Amino acid sequence: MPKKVKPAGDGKEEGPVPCKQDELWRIQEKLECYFGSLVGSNVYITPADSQGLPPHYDDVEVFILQLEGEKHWRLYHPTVPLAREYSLEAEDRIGRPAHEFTLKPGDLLYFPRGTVHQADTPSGLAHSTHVTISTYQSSSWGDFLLDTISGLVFDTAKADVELRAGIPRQLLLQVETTAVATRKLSGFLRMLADRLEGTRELLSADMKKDFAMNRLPPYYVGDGAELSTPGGQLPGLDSTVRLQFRDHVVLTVGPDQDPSDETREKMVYIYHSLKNRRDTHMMGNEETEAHGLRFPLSHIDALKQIWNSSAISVKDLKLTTDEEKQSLVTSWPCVLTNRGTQKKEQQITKCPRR
Ligand SMILES: O=C(O)CCC(=O)C(=O)O
Repeated sequence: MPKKVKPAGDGKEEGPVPCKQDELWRIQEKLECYFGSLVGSNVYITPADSQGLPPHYDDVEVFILQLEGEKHWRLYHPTVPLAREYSLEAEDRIGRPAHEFTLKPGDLLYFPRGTVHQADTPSGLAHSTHVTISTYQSSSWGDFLLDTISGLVFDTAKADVELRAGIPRQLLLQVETTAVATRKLSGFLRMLADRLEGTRELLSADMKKDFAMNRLPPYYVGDGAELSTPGGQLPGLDSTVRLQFRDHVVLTVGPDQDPSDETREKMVYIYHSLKNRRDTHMMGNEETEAHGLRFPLSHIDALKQIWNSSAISVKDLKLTTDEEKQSLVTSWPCVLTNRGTQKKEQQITKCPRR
């Protein structure tokens, strides 16, 4: 997972900032729900009569909120449409600005990924402070295809012996891809495309999980008791349940990640962000934990029922036995709300917070 970090300039800027500001937490969390993609923020403070960064473009969609002072902006047509990387751009390559204006406190500016831009604080004014909110890094169709294809190949190879056949001897030692290999691979890609047309369960290798792991927890005021206080009554067979914080729960299918499962059976994974930490937002490393649950594929219909309905009776879940139904609804108390039996009042089952 790449770090969502914009390079620091010559010391005139600050950033990125862990999401410590309540107001930024509130805005970014809502935007993460809206876009379904991580949303980061950087603060830039630039003295009068100076410029932080030279002309450049970013690999993110950019929202600029001017907080203090004024900032003079020049935007240029992209040299790389929908750029996938941050890059400086030489003055002699960018031409004349397509837009030029000055932002004042309260102004909001949006420009798309790849827009070449530079900004300076005019002389004779106080310093400028703006916050840059950015999103949609590594969220292109190409990224999604890469994320999907490994699961698709893995899955198809289980059913198709041709994909399990060995590659020609010494293929890896060749300097150029042979015509035979190219023909074979393009044939497989066509076959995978046909198979994909009939698939409804898209396998996601990492994108869904990374998003759930690295995003902000739901915004709350106070101690977040509604997310975390243990207690409440677990749902039973006569209960009605509903997903709370649906925007913070992702459901995905993937090969079993349990190393003891050598056959790597497909499993359903539910990941949620209720216990994520706001102070390490998008600064995750290998130790960042995913909070989630793993269910056998036979549970997928019941999980989709819960996902798709505003409330569902446990008895109506599409599972074979009552034990399975009961065990399903009691295994994820953080995200499943027990709405009680018809006579009981709504109760919320809560889970401990770290
Ligand atoms: O203030 C600057 O020098 C540039 C800021 C910038 O590139 C941004 O906010 O995206």
